[in-house]
Amino acid sequence: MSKKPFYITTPIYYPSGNPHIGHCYTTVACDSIARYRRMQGYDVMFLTGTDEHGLKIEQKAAEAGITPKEYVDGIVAQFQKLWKYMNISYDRYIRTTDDYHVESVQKIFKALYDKGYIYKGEYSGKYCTPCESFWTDSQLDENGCCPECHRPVTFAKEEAYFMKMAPFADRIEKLLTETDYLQPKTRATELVNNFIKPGLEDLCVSRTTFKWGIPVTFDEGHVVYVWIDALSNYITALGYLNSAYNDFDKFWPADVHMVAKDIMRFHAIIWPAMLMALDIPLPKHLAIHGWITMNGEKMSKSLGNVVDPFVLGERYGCDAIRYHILREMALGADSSFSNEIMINRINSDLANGFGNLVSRTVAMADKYFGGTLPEDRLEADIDKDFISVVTALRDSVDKSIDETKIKSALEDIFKVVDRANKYIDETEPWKLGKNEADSPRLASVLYNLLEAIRIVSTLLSPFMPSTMPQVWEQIGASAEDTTYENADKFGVLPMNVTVHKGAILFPRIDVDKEIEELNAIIKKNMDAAQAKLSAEEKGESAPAEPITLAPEITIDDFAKVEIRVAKVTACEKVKKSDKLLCLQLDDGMGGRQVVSGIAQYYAPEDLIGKKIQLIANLKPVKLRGVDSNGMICAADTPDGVKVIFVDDSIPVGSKIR
Ligand code: ME8
Repeated sequence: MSKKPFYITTPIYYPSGNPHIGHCYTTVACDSIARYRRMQGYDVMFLTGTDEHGLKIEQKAAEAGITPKEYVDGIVAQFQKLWKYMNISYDRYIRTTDDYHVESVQKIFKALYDKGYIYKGEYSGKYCTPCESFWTDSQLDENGCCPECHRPVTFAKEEAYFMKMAPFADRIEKLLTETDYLQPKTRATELVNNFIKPGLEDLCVSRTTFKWGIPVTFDEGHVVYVWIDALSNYITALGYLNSAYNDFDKFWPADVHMVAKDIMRFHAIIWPAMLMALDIPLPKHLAIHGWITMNGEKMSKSLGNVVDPFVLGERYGCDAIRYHILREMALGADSSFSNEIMINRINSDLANGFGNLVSRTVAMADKYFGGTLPEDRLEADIDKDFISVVTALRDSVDKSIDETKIKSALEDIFKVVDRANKYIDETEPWKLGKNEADSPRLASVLYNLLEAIRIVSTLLSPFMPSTMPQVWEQIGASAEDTTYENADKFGVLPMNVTVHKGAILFPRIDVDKEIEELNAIIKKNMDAAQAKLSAEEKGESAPAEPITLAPEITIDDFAKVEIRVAKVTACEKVKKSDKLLCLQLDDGMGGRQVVSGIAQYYAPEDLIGKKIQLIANLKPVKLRGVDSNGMICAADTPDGVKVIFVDDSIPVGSKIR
């Protein structure tokens, strides 16, 4: 039977500055839902991308002395690097500068014109010359000046195309008030009262004052308004009016568009109007979330209050960051970001809650049974309630995901984590461990805990995809044990399951020390942002971005790392992985195998015969089931990952210090 399709989208981000935690929220939220749906067996299309046209980009590129395309290429690389780092499993990445998108948007614009929904007119209003922008009276600042640069505006006229909105007003009002398109629904009243009741104004859909946009094919000098261009991405990426893809019939209408409240109006009014005009079915759901704020304001690059996700990920791991932002944000409401809340959340839920549950359970199975549970069991009444709470979890997470309520999904999962920790207190396995006669009861308790961990970790894996495979390794669960189908069943792990003690999943963080260090980093970044701004105001070239170092270590710490020269003798791609290469190395110690995530940057033959730097005393791990004994050194560069090759004159096995 063919799988049911599921289509989810993030907004396409504006590459006018590097991405920040605010962008991460929508992307991580959509990623988690996409992963959950894949786990449930859906055929998922998860789309993200970048919205690359418009006056601002043109201006920024001019300031930097490069072309707009060169400018966006640099920032798009940062977005893609971040998504890789945050483990974002998008299926397609659209750039509005992609040829197929440009072609489709031109056809969409022409179709709207041919159907009589677009007409030529004159745009008049308050115009800010430095910003090259028209503003309505209500958009001007309190002094009647430009809301962006706060300089005086003048009255101006410009020839432009307009889209008729009135024909769609009734249908849009019904869509917002009578269907469950908009989530949360409370937002609908606000939109209807502010925009629809006063009468929907026609929308200006072309510009002539700048060039960096998609040209209108039938009227030279006009470029398509950036929102018509941007919103179309949700269908052009599926192949609507282009031949790059052929997925429109399969995936449209979209199941979920997720966006923040600042762009709700475009998605709740303009996008449905465009689709109605084109006779295309409407998307099923529009999920609106609030902003991540810092000190009461929207986190945004231009305010200089952004939190660098790379810095946080480096310190706590990407799953801890994913968990924190998902757990804090309720659909529809803002969520204030603070380092202190984040660290306390990581400590309480991940280190003390889930991490501790896993490490205690595995340690007890190891201590009392040498890692393998015996088959003799003794059930007790107290188990029944615990098992019923654990097996009911999947249904409640399903319901939250259906409603795009990720925070409540995580709350429910962590209630079960707390319940499992309470079960340990109730059953006191350490007491049972003292008496040989209690062994069957102890085996039951530990088995029930391992089963609870199996179910919790399966349901957590879409939200924290990097850590859960480590949990499965520790509790001795196979891929088969951790499927969605098995996530509401108890008794799936073998009776004589064997656990493997492993690394601490989420180390406890020293709150005071950490906050001090993070504050120092933020101050440094803010100072650099300020210096950049002052330099730009004086017309000087901006200073280079600061490099942020990891916390200081001593020479003794460094001495623990053994770096040796090794030569690549053979290399091949790891099966079923786009990222991994498996290298055979002559390390001067009899040879070894290392798996490295560089397949996107090197072909095996690029490496064979080359000498590299090997971290030789790293604990062995299995990557995609392949043994890896050590790591090869490579640099992250704006052009991707580059292996550090060593001069051929240096003998294999030489120690690097
Ligand atoms: O609006 N908190 O792009 P954009 C939460 N190109 N979410 C945030 C956020 C914050 N502080 N800052 C950004 C655009 N976001 C258009 C979209 S779609 C057809 C075109 C997220 O780069 C949030 O999802 O300004 C918001 O909707 C999106 O980034 C806007 O990103």
